[in-house]
Amino acid sequence: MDKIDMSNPSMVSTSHDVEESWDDEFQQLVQTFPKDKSFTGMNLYFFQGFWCPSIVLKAVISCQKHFQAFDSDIIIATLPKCGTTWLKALTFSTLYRNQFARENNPLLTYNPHSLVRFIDYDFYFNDTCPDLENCTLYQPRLFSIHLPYASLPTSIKNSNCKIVYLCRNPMDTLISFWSFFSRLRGEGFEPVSLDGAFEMFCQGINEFGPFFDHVSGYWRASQEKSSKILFLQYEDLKEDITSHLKKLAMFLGVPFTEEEEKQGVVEEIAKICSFENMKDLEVNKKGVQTFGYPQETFLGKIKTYEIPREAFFRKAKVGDWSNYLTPSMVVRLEKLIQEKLENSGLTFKLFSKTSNDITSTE
Ligand code: PAP
Repeated sequence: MDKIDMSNPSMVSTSHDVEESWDDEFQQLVQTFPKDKSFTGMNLYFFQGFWCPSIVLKAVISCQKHFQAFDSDIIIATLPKCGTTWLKALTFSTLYRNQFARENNPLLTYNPHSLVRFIDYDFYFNDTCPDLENCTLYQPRLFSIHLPYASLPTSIKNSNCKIVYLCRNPMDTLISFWSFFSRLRGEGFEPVSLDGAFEMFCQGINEFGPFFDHVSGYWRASQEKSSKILFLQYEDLKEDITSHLKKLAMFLGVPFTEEEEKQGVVEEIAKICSFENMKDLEVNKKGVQTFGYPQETFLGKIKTYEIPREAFFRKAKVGDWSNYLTPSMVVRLEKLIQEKLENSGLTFKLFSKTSNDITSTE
């Protein structure tokens, strides 16, 4: 396996370079937004009620102005580290299953982030108004986005396009995020403090956070418009992927036929997209994933940024937080969960019932 140099905190330097590339008008606009620094080193701007990473702020504003959803579009919405990579793989394989041969699923040779691009982090990253008419490999168009529901481009909210939202319990989300950046930071750099990351997370200052506002926004919208928004939870998918794949296919308007079920197509998709399979694929063990879709019409200073592909696959366990969080951290987060989700009807599973994950008795 190729050795990947994880020692370059590229997202941090990119953040700085991106801000330097902002023109005067944009600098002036941004000056009016409250600013803080994520534990990752990335500048965050408080904008429309959420903390937007500086690296993507301009792209967010552009896509809000210009993105035109089609009624047939499918949008995957997530907070970072809630299972985006997995949901991209599952949705891609389900939606397009009749457009490629079963033995030739593109997931075997491409990372899910290459197959399902971000509206904000890819298409609008370098171009204020990209041509997205035929920008996806197959039809209908399938995109992903990290924005909170309230800040989605209006055409996504007002058209008949469908949104699949995936969330994850806050404890595992935080540990996944913290581990991801600790790993990217690499040896020889000051370790990223979990105390600091925890504190900021609890205060709601994290990429696209506050966490609870993001989740609650999509939860409420999914309750009001169940045919438009499918609300999924990482822990439920881990517990029973087959029934959730069927639910996903039904929601996308491409239910599995009886014949397909008999042939084991559902289980086949679940297996291809499983953590165990994906992390061992050559394409995911080496190289870097490039975000910020390179465009000929590149306007700013930064073209793309890169993340080692293997960093997207860590442990994929429910309850891994119990190996890191102190008892007092757990109490504080449990209180926050209770306070923030009270009377919402939404609950999180902090442990798993299946033996592959961490159960509360371990
Ligand atoms: P991103 O925001 O950087 O795209 P995202 O894919 O949302 O990350 O989340 C990464 C988490 O999903 C990792 O969790 P962990 O840190 O707790 O291990 C990663 O291991 C997990 N993951 C990646 N692929 C899969 C998969 N196929 N099935 C289940 N979990 C997965």
